[in-house]
Amino acid sequence: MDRLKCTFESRESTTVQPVSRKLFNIMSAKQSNLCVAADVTKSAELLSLAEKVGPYICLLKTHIDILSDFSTEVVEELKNIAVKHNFLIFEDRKFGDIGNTVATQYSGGPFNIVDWADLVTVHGLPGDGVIKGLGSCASGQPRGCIIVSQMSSSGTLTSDEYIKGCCKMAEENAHFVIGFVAQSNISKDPRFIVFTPGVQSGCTSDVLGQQYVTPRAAVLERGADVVIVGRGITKSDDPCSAAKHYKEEAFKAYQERITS
Ligand code: 6AU
Repeated sequence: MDRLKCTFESRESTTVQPVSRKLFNIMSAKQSNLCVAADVTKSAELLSLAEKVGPYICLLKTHIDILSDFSTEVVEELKNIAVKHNFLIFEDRKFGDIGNTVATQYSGGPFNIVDWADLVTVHGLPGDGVIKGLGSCASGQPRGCIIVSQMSSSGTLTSDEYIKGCCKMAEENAHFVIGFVAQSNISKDPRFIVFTPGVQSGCTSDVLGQQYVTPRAAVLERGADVVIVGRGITKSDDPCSAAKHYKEEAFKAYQERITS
């Protein structure tokens, strides 16, 4: 079974990981493989964006530490919006330390991420202690992580050897790892979901090294399952219509991929 050729629906049964199963289910039900990167700095903006794009997304990605007015209420509200519109919450924390440290960062501090984020990102650099550390905090709640295996930024150090190491780490920790952040088809395994950032139509880069491809190229040429779109939606005059547009483009490309 090749990941690129299977429906999201059929991939649900290839895994017992609870967050992957839920995400495959949402992607099939909503016909959406769009994740919005909600990189905004005010709680009200985050909640308003989540309400606007909620109907079109399978996932909302946060960088919770960029909120200048974080409170526990904002994550409570966000959880309610996620239930209302049937999407999952993904905190892009990029944990990258020893297991003991990431465990305390995940389940403590001001953000208590384990309490509200279905998914988080980790770097593979420390070795799989980072995954085991996070896994030790889940205490029966459905939680998972995504390994940032290949980056979208120019000059990234994510070599082929590094990517292979991340894939091995995922295979050995598949009870907690649901997939990869990547820019290419790094795994054929239908259990694992490939999330691709650096997606925007009509723009190829920003001034700080970000590199973009279109949603169609991400899905058809690079093997993305889920496209992650930030400023292409958040900076648009009408984030609601932009989200609808990206959702339709990305899902159409995925349907073409599985049937071609
Ligand atoms: O569409 P943008 O450029 O406004 O936002 C892209 C989002 C940002 C980045 O932190 C994130 O995607 N990202 C990641 C992730 C998701 O881990 C990895 C990467 O290689 N490139 C990247 O842009 O929130």
